[in-house]
Amino acid sequence: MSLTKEKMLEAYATMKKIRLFEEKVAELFAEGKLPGFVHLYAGEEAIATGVCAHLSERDYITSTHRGHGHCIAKGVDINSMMAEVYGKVTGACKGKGGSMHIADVDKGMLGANGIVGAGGPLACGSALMAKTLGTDQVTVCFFGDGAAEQGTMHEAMNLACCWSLPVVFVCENNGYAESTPWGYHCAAKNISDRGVAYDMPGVTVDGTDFFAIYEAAEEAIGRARRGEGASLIECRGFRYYGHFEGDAMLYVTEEEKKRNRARDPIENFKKRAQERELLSAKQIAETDAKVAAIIEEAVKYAEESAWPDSKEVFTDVYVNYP
Ligand SMILES: Cc1ncc(C[n+]2csc(CCOP(=O)(O)OP(=O)(O)O)c2C)c(N)n1
Ligand SMILES: [Mg+2]
Repeated sequence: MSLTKEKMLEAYATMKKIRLFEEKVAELFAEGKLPGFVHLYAGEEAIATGVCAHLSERDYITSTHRGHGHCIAKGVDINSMMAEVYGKVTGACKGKGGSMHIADVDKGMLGANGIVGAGGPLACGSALMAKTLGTDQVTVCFFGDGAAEQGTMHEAMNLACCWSLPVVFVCENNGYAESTPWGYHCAAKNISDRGVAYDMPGVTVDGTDFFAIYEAAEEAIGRARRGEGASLIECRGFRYYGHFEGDAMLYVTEEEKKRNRARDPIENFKKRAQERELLSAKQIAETDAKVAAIIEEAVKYAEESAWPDSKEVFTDVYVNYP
């Protein structure tokens, strides 16, 4: 494994940024400050962080409606993310996308996406571009357990394997599609077993274990970069918040919530990193303070930013009317 102490610290900071960003967004949403829906990623931090640790700005990711964690792990500016969630003109998409459509193509973040299962075909597109141009850029496609049952995902996996495209499919199996439990909507025992159908490697890992995810992603991304084709990684975890903010989560028992809390990805990362003397308590405390300041600054930036001018309503959109 290629984990250095620097990478560990970076990974910790990224996971913490995701957690605090989401906690702040939940708070702001409850105060009625944010227009539109938000779907929070807290609990799944180890997945985006463990995977994106192997990517550079030149690589691409496609995302989901639950995209804040993917954006942060791929290096999208936190101020521009917060401003986008507020709908302000300084947002990553000038305030027109909101939480569910944050994109930053310069950072290789091809967009959060309100259409479940839409990231698969997009990932094939950017991977085909890289293959055609002969670059070593890799595309990672994040998708949920619900999205795994969409035809688009099966078509994308088949296409990626037929054309040996540099794609890594990362299924974030958080156990639910909205309120439908995974066991109810999926006939397979493991989503990763579907790799067999397309002749690509598939593995299931603990979606709360940064180290397991980092290792599986290192192998799959290396394979894609060497031109050896696509892979599938299924990460089993949970989300702390409801499907969207406002969802009372009545379909998850208190017992299950308690079990989840005991598997907290950030707490487990801290414990293991300290046991192996790869991170000190001092580094952790310093990082926590730094990250908290970054999030506070992002809120200030968003609140002080202007709303988009009404004249902008027809710019950067596909349809000009009239
Ligand atoms: C094509 C499509 N069908 C249905 C929906 C409504 N919808 C939004 S999120 C969601 C569940 C997605 O579950 P999953 O893929 O497991 O992602 P998670 O929310 O658990 O991260 C559904 C059905 C949609 N947005 N797009
Ligand atoms: Mg899900």
